[in-house]
Amino acid sequence: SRNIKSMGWDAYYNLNDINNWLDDLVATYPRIVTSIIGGSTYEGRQIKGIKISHGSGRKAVFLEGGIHAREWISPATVNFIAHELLTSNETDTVAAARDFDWYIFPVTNPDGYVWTFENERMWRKNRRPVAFNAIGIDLNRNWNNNWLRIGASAQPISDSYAGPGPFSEIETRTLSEYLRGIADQLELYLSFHSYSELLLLPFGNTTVPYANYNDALNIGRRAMGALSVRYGTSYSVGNIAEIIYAATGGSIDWVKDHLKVPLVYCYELRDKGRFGFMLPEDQILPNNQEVMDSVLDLIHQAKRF
Ligand code: ING
Ligand code: ZN
Repeated sequence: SRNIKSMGWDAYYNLNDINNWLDDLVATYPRIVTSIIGGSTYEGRQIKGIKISHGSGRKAVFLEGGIHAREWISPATVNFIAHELLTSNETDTVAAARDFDWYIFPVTNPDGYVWTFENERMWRKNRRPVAFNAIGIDLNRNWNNNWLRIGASAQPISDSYAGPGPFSEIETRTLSEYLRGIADQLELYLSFHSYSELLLLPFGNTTVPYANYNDALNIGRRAMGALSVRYGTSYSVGNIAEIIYAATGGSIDWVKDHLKVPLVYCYELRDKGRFGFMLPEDQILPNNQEVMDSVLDLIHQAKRF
C-alpha cells in the first residue's frame, strides 16, 4: 500500500490509506499525537485511532466514525476534523485542539469498511459469519442498552441484526472497554453516520427526556445554526426515536446511559437522500467544512457547560 503523506478531500480513502495517514500524523506531530488502539475485529484487524493532546488534566472529546461500513462520508468527516485540529491556524480551531484531549477513531468497523471497497459497496454490518448463509451483526444495534428492544432484528440475514447477545461482537466489546477506561474524562461524544442531515440525541427507545436533555438540545440546535452558515445546509435536531426511528443497541445510548457522558450526539451527515450513501466526492469537502463549523460551536459551548 502506498504511504500517503496527506489526506485529500476530493476522494474516499480505503482502510490502508487511512491507517497509513494516521501513522503519518503520529510521526509528524510526535509531541501532540499518539497512536491508540480502540479494539480489535473478527478478521483480526485493529480499530486504529489517534489521540491529540496538548497536556494533562483536560476533558476529552471522542469521535466515532465508520461503525457502518457503507457510510463512507463518516470516516472522511472524522479525518477532516483531525486534520483541522492539527493544521489550522484559525483561532477557534487552535483553541479547540488545545483545550480538550481528542480521541479519534475514523473507522470503528474496519472489516466491514474493507468489504465495501473490495466486494459490496452497500455492506453495513461487521463480517462475522453468524448462521448458514448469513454474515454480519449491525454494530450499532449490539451495544448493551435496551438490546433488541425495538428497531433491531433477531434475524441474522437482516441489515439491522442485533447479534446473539449484547456485546456479542469483538468490535463493540473492545471499543466499549476502551471507552470505560476514559469515561471520567469524556465531556463530548460524537458518532458519525449518513445520511439525512440530522443531529440525534439519545435515547432510541423513548422520547422521555433525560436530565440534561433540554440543555443538550439547545446546544445541538445552536451548533446546527453554525453548520448552516457556510452553505445553507439545514440539519434537524432531536431525539432518535422522535426524528428518525426507534432503535436500540446504538453506541450513543450506551455512552449516555452507562458512561454518563454529559454531551452525546449522532450526526446523520449529507445528503437528504438524493445520493444517499453514494455521496459524490465533490461533496466531501463542503460536508466536512460545515460539520467542522458545527463541531467548533459544540466545543465552544461544551467549555461553558
Ligand atoms: N443511522 C443510525 C442507525 O444506526 C441511530 C441511527 C443512531 C440509531 C443512534 C440508533 C442510535 O440506524 C444510520 N444511518 O445508520
Ligand atoms: Zn449508520
